[in-house]
Amino acid sequence: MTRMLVTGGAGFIGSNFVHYTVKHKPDYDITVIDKLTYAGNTANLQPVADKITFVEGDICNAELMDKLVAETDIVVHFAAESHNDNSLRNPWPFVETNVIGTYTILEAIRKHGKRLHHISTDEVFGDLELDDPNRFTEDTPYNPSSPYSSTKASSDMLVRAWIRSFGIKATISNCSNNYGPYQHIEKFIPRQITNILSDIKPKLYGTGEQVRDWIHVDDHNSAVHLILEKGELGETYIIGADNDHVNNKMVIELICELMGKGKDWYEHVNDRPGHDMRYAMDSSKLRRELGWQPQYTDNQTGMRDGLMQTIEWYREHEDWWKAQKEAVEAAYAKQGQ
Ligand code: NAD
Ligand code: TDX
Repeated sequence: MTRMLVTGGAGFIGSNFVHYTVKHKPDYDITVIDKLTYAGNTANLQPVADKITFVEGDICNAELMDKLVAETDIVVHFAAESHNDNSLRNPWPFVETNVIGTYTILEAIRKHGKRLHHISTDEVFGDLELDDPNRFTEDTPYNPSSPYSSTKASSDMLVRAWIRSFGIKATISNCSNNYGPYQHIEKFIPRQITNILSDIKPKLYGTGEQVRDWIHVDDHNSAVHLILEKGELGETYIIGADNDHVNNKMVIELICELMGKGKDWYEHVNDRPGHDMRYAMDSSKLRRELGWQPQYTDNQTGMRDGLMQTIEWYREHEDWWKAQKEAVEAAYAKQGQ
């Protein structure tokens, strides 16, 4: 058995990663470390609770991280403050967890000589104009826009420096926008699905012409496993499913349609300050060198099947999200969103 420490494993992508690993990669002995912030939920791990070890704790706690890293073979580092809108309200938790937390893990990795895979995002590259034919590659210079993306960029830079200066065994992946089960309802897609399920109109920021390169969370996680198995140490891999032609308006209209509402049963609300226009990922290195392929690639938006599955999940798991709905919407309403 290979021992694997998953940070942030009670959050959206981390918990899906743990489910995926238990199902498809039974040779891993998994420990999850998670602080259980507002975004972490032990219910996300309930279906696999008897197959993993769960530790409630903070990745900024150097003593705890030293102990946990010493006891594992691989660390897969998902833990982060992850929501742009929250980073505009209060940036400090982002600096603390994303920067200091990653530093703390890196120091433990360096001391114990263990393998690290660092999970990052397309947002570190900034944004593209709508008519820019380019996509982000592993060589695109960093140009983050928000407190969230700047702290993720900082964490990537720390990992790169620890690879070069100390020779730690690490890989990095930068993935585009994920969607799927267990995503917090503050985020775009689950917010709109749970709005419709609550008889509230979906809320589109500004004109909705912004483009996100959507990928199903299972496709992200299959790529992470491939990088763990075949990735070259020291390398960065871009993960994306080629959905960079789908704008927010198209996504909201598709959700309305799939949920039996009129295509225009939504309203425009205040835009996000500093709103990134377009993300587009060139994942050809991952596909060429490691043979990765996304599974959710159907029809013109690439999202219909994945969205149907996600809508069904929220429909069937009202007990998972219902209690938070009022508070999430009240926080948005304060900002006219
Ligand atoms: P999330 O907010 O759903 O989950 C984050 C998890 O980290 C939560 O369980 C939270 O409790 C935990 N956490 C936060 N601070 C912690 C701390 N100090 N110590 C221990 N645990 C802590 O986030 P997500 O959407 O699942 O994102 C996971 C990772 O993937 C992040 O690093 C994010 O930057 C990256 N990413 C996300 C997306 C996306 O679309 N959601 C896309 C690309 C990359
Ligand atoms: O109600 C909404 N209406 C709306 O139009 C919300 C919540 C969002 N939006 C827009 C803003 C963005 O253009 O939808 C798009 C997606 O918004 P988010 O779900 O907040 O995602 P984004 O800001 O793009 O960041 C996500 O992808 C990259 C994740 O939250 C990050 O963790 C990841 O790094």
